[in-house]
Amino acid sequence: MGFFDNHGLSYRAKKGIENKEDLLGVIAAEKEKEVPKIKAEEEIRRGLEYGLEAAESIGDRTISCFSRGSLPPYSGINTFLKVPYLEDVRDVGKYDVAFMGVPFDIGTTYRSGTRFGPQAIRRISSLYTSFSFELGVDLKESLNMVDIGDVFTIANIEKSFDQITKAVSHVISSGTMPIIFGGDHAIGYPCLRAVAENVEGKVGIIHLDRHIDMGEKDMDERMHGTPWFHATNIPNAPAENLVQVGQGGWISPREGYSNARERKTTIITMADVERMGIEKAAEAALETAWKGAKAVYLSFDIDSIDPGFAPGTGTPEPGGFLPREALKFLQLVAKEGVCAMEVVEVSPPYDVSDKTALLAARAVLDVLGTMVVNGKIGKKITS
Ligand SMILES: [Mn+2]
Repeated sequence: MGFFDNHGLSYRAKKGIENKEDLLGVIAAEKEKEVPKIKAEEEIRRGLEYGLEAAESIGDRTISCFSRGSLPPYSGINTFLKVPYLEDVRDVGKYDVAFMGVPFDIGTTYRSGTRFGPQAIRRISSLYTSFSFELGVDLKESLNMVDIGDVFTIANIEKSFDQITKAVSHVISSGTMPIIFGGDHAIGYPCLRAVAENVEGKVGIIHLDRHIDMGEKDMDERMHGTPWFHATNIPNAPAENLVQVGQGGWISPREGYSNARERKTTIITMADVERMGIEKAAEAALETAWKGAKAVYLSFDIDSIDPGFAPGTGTPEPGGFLPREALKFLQLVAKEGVCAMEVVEVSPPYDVSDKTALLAARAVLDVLGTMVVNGKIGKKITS
């Protein structure tokens, strides 16, 4: 056996890669030419009109004098992914997707700071473009997206819940998909309450979290360890359609687990995910959440990712998902579409180098990109 038997073509053949054309990177590069640039060109035209032409010494004449589009990433007023800010929220129905913040952390039981989550996620999101090489999609070309700002939360949990439900319900009833940036996980209940009142039929829930979040009360209030107890009291959000993924460790109170057991939620622990593999775990999650359901809600707690990668969170629990695993899982469950998504528990005061906020933003991009590729969203765009 010569050197090339192990290292040459036969090695590549063993890996299922016969030639260069089979590489995912080569396939993706080929797809890039199919992605339109209509919206990108519109953005340049708008920049030149509203922001004036650049100084004469600038060779690249697509650059404007005042920054009016998404470039450069470090400039301008941050919305999520630098999409337009919609001041008149009554017009939200014109859009496919609405990004909204819920700056709320009075449901936190230990380390607070998630009221700054929406700001941090929006700010670091400007680092991303709207194009994914691997998915072969440009979100700004495929989706009409808008940032509608934050819900006016106040220093009272129950009254804030009412504000959140009213806000999310307004978006959904307008026919637009809300992407909700928390905020601590207490907001899961009022968000789900809004979803449930707009769906005729059952709602399933896919919940990624190191914790079970199924207690009835904590500190005598409906805190961030309680959303799914109250959500599954809603008649069309039954516990049989709640799948909880990534639990484990030493933090969640016992009561949450006994409630989950009594109500028969499906718990796929981190160890289960490791044993089953990401594909099987995602398949099982989809099966449970979608059983007889009309819509599925996605609740992504950033603490489901290991605190080595996502330290900026209130209740870090070692041993969670690696980022690559979590993103893969999210993409697999997003293939069937979700009606709304929340990303919660990003606490910037505990973050390092913005990396927790960066992961939160990335999770949203991957879910939206997957939904576009699979034809689950994107009807309101006009060119
Ligand atoms: Mn949680």
